[in-house]
Amino acid sequence: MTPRTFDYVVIGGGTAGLVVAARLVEDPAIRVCVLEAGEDVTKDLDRLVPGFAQNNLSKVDWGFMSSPQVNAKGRSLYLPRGKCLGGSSLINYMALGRGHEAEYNAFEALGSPGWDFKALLEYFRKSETFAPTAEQMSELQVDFNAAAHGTSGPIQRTLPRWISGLQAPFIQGMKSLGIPYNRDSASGNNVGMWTRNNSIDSQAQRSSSASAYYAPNKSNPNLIVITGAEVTRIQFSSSTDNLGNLIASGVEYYKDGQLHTVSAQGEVLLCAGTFKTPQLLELSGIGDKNVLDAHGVDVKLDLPGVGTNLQEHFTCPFVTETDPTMYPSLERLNDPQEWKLYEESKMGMLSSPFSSLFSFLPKDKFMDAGYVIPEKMHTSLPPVVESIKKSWLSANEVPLLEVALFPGFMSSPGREPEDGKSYCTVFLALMHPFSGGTVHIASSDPLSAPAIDYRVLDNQVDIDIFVHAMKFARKLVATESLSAVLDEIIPGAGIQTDDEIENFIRESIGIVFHPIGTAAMLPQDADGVVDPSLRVYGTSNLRVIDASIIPIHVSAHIQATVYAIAEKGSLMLLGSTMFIYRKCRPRILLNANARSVRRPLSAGFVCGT
Ligand SMILES: Cc1cc2nc3c(=O)[nH]c(=O)nc-3n(C[C@H](O)[C@H](O)[C@H](O)COP(=O)(O)OP(=O)(O)OC[C@H]3O[C@@H](n4cnc5c(N)ncnc54)[C@H](O)[C@@H]3O)c2cc1C
Ligand SMILES: *[C@@H]1O[C@H](CO)[C@@H](O)[C@H](O)[C@H]1NC(C)=O
Ligand SMILES: *[C@@H]1O[C@H](CO)[C@@H](O)[C@H](O)[C@H]1NC(C)=O
Ligand SMILES: CC(=O)N[C@H]1CO[C@H](CO)[C@@H](O)[C@@H]1O
Repeated sequence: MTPRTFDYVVIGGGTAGLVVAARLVEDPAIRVCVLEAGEDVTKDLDRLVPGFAQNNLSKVDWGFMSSPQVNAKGRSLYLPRGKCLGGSSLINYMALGRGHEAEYNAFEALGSPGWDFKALLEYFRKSETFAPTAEQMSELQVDFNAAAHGTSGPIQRTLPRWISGLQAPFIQGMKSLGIPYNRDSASGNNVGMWTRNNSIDSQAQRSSSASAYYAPNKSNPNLIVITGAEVTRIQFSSSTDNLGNLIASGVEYYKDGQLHTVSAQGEVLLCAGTFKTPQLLELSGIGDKNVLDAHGVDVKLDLPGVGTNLQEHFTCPFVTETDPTMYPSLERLNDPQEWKLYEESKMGMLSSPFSSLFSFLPKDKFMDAGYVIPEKMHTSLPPVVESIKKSWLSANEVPLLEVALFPGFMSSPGREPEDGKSYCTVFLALMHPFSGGTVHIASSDPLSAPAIDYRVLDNQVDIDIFVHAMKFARKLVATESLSAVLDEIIPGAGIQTDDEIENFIRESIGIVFHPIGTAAMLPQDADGVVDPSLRVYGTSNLRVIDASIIPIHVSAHIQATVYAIAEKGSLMLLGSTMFIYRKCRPRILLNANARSVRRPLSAGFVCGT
């Protein structure tokens, strides 16, 4: 029979949740329960084979949609999120990058000592193994700084095994526009371009939190994972601690149509991701009083920051057509010949699809020197976050735009690729848009989706930057090395003036699947939800460890940052908690933090005294 009482209960066995669980049980005295709404599908070919990442997604996707976006023609944006053991790390596109050091330094500057780039670098390294062979490096003509990478961590970081023939002319084109090659994007300066690396192992299979962190620990009896368990609420003790903080005592969840509970003697760790984490806080009575009142949820803690500060990277399609005989593109992914190549030699586009060249550009690399930032910027971000983003907009250090080579047709509303044709997308994404969105409960029904509003394009600056990005893509495609091989089809020749481009952006803007910030690590009076130890303000033993704590966006695909946060979070848990009377059962936890050092967190047994 499954025990019902644990030291830690982890809500959400996703990217961060499984890191935390695996690290905690490295201490043999700790018992952990993970509650995951989805199932264990780690062995499904669709999840293992990199090129199948988009196949049969509906089986493992929460399938969220945003509310209609008024500045994007009223469209609702599709927001995929992994619903399975491993979470979004099992459905993502496996890019493994890092942002600019100024961005992580901003985490610290925003009120969280110990969260600067230097501190995080240790955890980036701890989470990964990167060991490209000399042969691979010379074949791809790449170079990297070994000191910035890990050599024995769980996530396998590798270089692509398949690269489109368009890579060389693309690099040439970028060079001619003044974009430098960066041999060391992992050490804090990610300006420039380089050959991307992926969370894919040496067998050309996806490396996820499920395969890398959970699988090796699966048989540990101190780690209980319950799948198909959809958490509905966090429970609190009737009494508070001596500082008046709420004490989380357990978690309620649905499984097989029935309500169950588990209790936590130590802490409850919320790892449900940027959309579900704020929803679960609100369902449990923690959030903006007005939001909770409107849905008849009892207010346990009025914390107005919950569900605010939603940030994302936005993208717009820029698609070209190319010669299919010279440059086959991802439209061929389901071709039996590709499968043969993959099965026999772990090569071909199934082994490492998607983009192969990344670049991240600060303002002066793609915007007119004469661009004047509008004096009045209407933005919806917390003022402290907005003011840092403004400083990045006027400086020329932090990248504002990602430009990547995507060897295929990037979906675009109302447009479809045609059979037998080959495509290349110049992938464009805004790294620091100024729209700040919200995620709130839409009802008190825990099994329904939250309301997600990105407030996309609610300010002129984001439109201006996008217009510059489109023009940069056109310049790139017009360079000597690319003009002969790429023909622009989207937006296409009919869209020329700034107004036409703006209209196209509103019609076609989408997200890069990098939502963050809805339980932000910020001071409480600046819309913060968690403190620098990731503890929810006003609680004694409830922490959030996932992408929702990121206070300000980074110019990178964010899974590596999530792994680093989870590694750091785990170590903070192990460091702040000491077990006493190890031989006694049940054990009790003492919290080593000054504010509650004198009393056990749970009403446990004190034995041996
Ligand atoms: C399609 C797609 C492509 C992406 N591509 C890339 C990429 O190439 N590179 C990159 O760096 N990043 C990429 N990302 C983003 C990256 O994968 C995520 O940012 C990251 O994995 C988020 O981690 P997380 O731990 O915050 O959340 P998740 O990994 O989503 O984990 C949350 C977990 O909680 C579970 N859960 C939620 N609610 C409940 C509940 N009520 N009860 C029980 N369990 C619950 C979920 O099922 C899930 O397992 C992509 C994302 C998507 C969706
Ligand atoms: C998964 O997707 C592939 C390709 O679209 C399809 O051939 C296969 O039947 C699907 N598998 C399942 C289980 O739906
Ligand atoms: C990935 O590999 C390249 C080599 O192309 C290297 O320069 C880069 O720093 C690596 N790391 C990241 C985070 O992209
Ligand atoms: C027993 C075992 O295999 N433990 C593994 C648990 O997972 C970690 C990664 O977090 C591995 O390092 C351990 O080896």
